Amino acid sequence: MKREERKLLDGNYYSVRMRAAKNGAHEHGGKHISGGEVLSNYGNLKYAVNALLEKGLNHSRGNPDFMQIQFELIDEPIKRMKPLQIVTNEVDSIEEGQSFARRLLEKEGIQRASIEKAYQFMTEYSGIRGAMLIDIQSNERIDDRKEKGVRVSRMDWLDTNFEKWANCYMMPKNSRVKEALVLATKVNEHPATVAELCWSDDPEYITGYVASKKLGYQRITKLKEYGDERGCRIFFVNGLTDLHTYIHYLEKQPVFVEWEEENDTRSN
Ligand code: WAQ
Ligand code: MG
Repeated sequence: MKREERKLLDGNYYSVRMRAAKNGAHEHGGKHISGGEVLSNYGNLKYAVNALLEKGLNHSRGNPDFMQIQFELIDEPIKRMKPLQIVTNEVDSIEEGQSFARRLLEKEGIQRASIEKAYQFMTEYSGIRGAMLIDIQSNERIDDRKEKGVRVSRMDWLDTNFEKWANCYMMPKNSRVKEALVLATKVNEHPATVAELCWSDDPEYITGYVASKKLGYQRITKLKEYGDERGCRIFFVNGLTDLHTYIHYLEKQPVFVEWEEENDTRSN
């Protein structure tokens, strides 16, 4: 079938991506402001592009002077996944939040030395726009993306299904929680991912999370100070046979998160 014909059919999805920076493009040393990745069918492309445009234009990290938005047809089947179980842990202070995050990581068998190393890398690369990959055997950062990091892409969650989920779990229907849970679900689905540690680089958002297959998506309500623009996204990996294949999965495997009410085994 020709592309022209195919794009008219429902079921063809496009990966739409945005990145915005200030004081020049990322590759010219600009400050990362915002990024975003969604899936859209042909008919909704203008809304998808517009939503990403708005995300980048109105950002607490500043007004960008560089933005790139692109879309491309996805030529392979989209994998469906159930969202990780969500748990919210209320904490009173950053110290409590941070030590709780470390405890969760240790529960996953990650050694203290690995965690310390992660915090070191984090201060070294605080303006990064992607994630850092840390091997829990060698305690080394294993991706070769330096100040860029690895950006997970080609994933989404259809709004109607997400809203049903949000109602059930009494979660705010904002795209931040949706995007983070989508990313965490995709990343932690891979057998080589042991756990993920994340908090936002947006100065006004201080809730973050630790996620893993066993623990689910563990939100922690205070992981940094208001006003702090240093974010964090670290994937702890183990037993990785092929780094290239793993990064390809993160960047290229199309994924839809889909929640099924009937089969949900939630216990809280
Ligand atoms: N792939 C890899 N890394 C990413 C991606 C991506 N698609 N998107 C963001 N990052 C990295 C990047 O280094 C950012 O600086 C950092 O993560 C934080 O990104 O209440 O909003 O989009 O349950 O600012 C989590 C809690 C919010 C949500 C996380 O992250 C909740 C958040 P942000
Ligand atoms: Mg951000």
